[in-house]
Amino acid sequence: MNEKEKEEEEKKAMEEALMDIMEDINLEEQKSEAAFIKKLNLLREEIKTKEQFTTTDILPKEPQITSSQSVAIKFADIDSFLAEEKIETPFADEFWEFYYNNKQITDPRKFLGGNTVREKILGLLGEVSEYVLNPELINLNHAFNEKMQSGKLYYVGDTHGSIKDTDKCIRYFVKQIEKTELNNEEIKIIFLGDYVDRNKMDIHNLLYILTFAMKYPKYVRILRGNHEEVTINMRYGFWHSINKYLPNLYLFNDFEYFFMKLPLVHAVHYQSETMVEPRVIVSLHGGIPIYDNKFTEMPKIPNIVEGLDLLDSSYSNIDEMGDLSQQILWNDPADDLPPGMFFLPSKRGIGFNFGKEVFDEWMKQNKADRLIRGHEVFLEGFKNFFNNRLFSVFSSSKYVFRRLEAKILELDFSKPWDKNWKYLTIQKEL
Ligand SMILES: [Mn+2]
Repeated sequence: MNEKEKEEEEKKAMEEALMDIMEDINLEEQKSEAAFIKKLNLLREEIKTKEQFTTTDILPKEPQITSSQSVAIKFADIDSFLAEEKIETPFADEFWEFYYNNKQITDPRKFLGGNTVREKILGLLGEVSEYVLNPELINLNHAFNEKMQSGKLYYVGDTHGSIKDTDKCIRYFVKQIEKTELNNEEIKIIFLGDYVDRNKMDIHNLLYILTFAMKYPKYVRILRGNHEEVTINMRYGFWHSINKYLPNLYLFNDFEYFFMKLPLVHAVHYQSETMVEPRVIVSLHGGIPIYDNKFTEMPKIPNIVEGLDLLDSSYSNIDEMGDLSQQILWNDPADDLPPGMFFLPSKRGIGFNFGKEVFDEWMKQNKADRLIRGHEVFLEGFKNFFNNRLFSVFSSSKYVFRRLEAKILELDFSKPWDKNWKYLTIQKEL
């Protein structure tokens, strides 16, 4: 290594160290409740003013849902939708070149587009909204219902800006998709939310996942997590990332507005030729929603697989969402509830911990066989609950100060039902 290269190397290391220090300072700042509340109030005021949303032309606002009647189950026929549409995605193509082909996944200051970075990002959000989040494909913007006869499903849990894990997953999925297309098989890849916060690469991580979804809209589904929400983003890093790496571009509100459009639930109705009844695999970010009641009694249970207009998540702010939508984003399973308790308030401060009896009843009423969710950190990257009917997966191997064995979940319908699930360690097996 010559003198000049050495200098460059040292300069780079110095900058990196500096950025880490900056990040710690920001974390300290974030701990200050008063500062946070002040910022939050400012933002709330801002959001009340319609003019602050600068992309209303790109992302037209859907009318609010007022009905509380159950709707008939609607299946998304994505193949025929995409076949009819002439898809032109210049922005997604450029982002794909940037992240996938040129591997720009280490420097949070590097964004596609230079002077036109704002235009590029808004363009990508617009493209994803038009095709991947098309309201014709998603019931009232809340859920997908899809049929499958064979093939494989992959579930990715919280990535939280851990773009090295996301990159491994996406490269693996591209290979699987290519194989699938050769053999004429089915494949679906579902991202369970929590793309941003807690990591300086969080904006990039989100943009990379959206680009992947846009490049392969037939196969990729993206759901909303509790971190695709304004108050959490103010507090846990995304707001800081935007201010630090994309300053003075006023993109925060545009991202938050985009998050409002992400669906909450994905359901696969799997039925091979020999099966009499379909098996339903539901996925969502946090947990099953219930109607609040005494903790010592079985709560009333909503059918969200068929009655999707019970949900109303079309808000940037969690406080404005309906209870059921909030719970989908925040609830957790618990296999250690005290005897006699059906569910309890969560120590997270929002949502509930639900036990096996509530879960079993919920699955019965929703005619579901399995639930796949993310939201919780486990050192092994996963935990199965309730006789292997609830699968919890976590897909970020670097999470705050922890290192863990991040996983993805694979369901392979060519195998017997009880043995068709398998977790893959992202950094070892992909
Ligand atoms: Mn979460």
